[in-house]
Amino acid sequence: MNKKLSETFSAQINKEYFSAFLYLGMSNWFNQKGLRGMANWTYVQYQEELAHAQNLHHYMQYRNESVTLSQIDDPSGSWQSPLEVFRHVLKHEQYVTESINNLATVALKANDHAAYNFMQWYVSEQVEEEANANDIIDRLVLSGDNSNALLMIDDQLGARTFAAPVVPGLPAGA
Ligand code: OFO
Repeated sequence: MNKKLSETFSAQINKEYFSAFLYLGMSNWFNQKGLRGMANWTYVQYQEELAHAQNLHHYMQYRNESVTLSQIDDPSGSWQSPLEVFRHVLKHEQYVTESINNLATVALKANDHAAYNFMQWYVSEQVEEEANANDIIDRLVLSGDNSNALLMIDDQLGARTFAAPVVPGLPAGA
């Protein structure tokens, strides 16, 4: 793997861990507001981000590449409402989409088709991540100031469960 590609993978691993921390912070915020369903949804998102980071890391190990681990930024946010949190989710995922696309482009430019293929799962995953955030934002906007509607959305988000993602291109059991 060329140096630039390897460094871009390492940077992406750091971003995925940052994403995990950001969602953990959001989960804590929702929990403090008594919105347990949203706390659950963001906690499941935290678990997903950890899996994203771990799978990138497994991939680098599979390719016998070293990973540079660096400090994770402080993810604390000061949100005023659930809508503001989910708008932050969308903005953050759009940023991650750009970063994932960039990693795939670096792989392609390096003529590393294996890495490019591996990244395609992440490319598709970002479509889902942005769609999920958009969907929740739409429902929160529709609910307006109606606390019954808010609690209904909270209930729905409480049903989300974590399923470890299966990413093609990794050895079995990774
Ligand atoms: Fe939220 O996305 Fe990871 O990759």
